[in-house]
Amino acid sequence: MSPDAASTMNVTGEGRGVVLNGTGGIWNVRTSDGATREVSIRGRLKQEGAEKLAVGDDVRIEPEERGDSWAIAEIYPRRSRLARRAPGGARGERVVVANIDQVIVVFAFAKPEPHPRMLDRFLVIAAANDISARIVLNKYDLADAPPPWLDEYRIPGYPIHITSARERIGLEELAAALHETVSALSGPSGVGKSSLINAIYPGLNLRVGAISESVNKGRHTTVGAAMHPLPDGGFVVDTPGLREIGVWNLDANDLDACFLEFRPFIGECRFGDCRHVQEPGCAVRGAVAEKLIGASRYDSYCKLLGELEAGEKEPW
Ligand SMILES: Nc1nc2c(ncn2[C@@H]2O[C@H](COP(=O)(O)OP(=O)(O)OP(=O)(O)O)[C@@H](O)[C@H]2O)c(=O)[nH]1
Ligand SMILES: [Mg+2]
Ligand SMILES: [Zn+2]
Repeated sequence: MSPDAASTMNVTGEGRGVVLNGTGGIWNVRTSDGATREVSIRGRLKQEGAEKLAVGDDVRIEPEERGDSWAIAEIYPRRSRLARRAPGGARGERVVVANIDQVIVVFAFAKPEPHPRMLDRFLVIAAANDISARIVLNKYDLADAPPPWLDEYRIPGYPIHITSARERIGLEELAAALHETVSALSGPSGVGKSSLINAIYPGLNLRVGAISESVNKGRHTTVGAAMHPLPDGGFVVDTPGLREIGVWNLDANDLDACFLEFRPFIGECRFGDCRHVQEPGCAVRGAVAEKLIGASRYDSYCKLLGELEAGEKEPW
């Protein structure tokens, strides 16, 4: 299952391992013997058009001809990937993390306020990449009750965890969900992603940020995704918070299936190419009317559909 299970070191000194993190061209790769090696990357893998290395990648490493340093010689095919649009208006995308089993989408009850529209974007991206998702609402100690919109997410396929890293609420269930899987925590900055991982695995000692109370906005504390082997099996990836998240590289026709609770109704519409907006005989809108699909989730769908359809008209 995990990239680790596939790792083998052979007698010729070549090895296989998992990329844990990297900065400035130096990457840390964990090999099957549990050791972490600092490695560089072979020139041809840096070339234009080559797949860019990402945290979580399963790689082959080789000793350099001179000295005792190692280099990444090959990136094995990815079984999954979580990508975001390349920053700074550049074309293309950047793979944030590869080879994960699930995304844990973390929001906070408060500080910062949760936004269901943004939560939906994270969930759509996970679904579009065929990665299962869990929802975590952290900082329960700051709230009296779950927000009313949370009820719309009580649907099969999205387990919900109510947690407080500070008061140690809900951590056992979250730990059980991480066990023996490869998970990435994602979500806005300051919601407590690193704090949750620290609370469950104090040995990891990740850097946690102080929220600036005046503007009530977290500044980014975690820089760059980092994968951590878990003591009881599996890996967890801490990612830097995202301020905004664009859904792209998705065919507008495929958006409906990325809302898991729409799936039973999609095939029931009168028209096979129904966009579920104003077409007659639409089973999705029927389900919204019957409250089988949440109104706010349906709103998110319409908004994203508009963005994707507009994006298809303009090259980016
Ligand atoms: N009240 C309360 N504060 C929390 C809780 N969890 C984390 N915090 C605080 O929230 C702030 C941000 O926590 P981080 O763990 O750094 O948040 P993050 O999501 O990793 O942020 P980035 O790395 O910037 O993406 C810190 O001041 C934490 O102490 C919680 O359950 N309750
Ligand atoms: Mg962090
Ligand atoms: Zn329809």
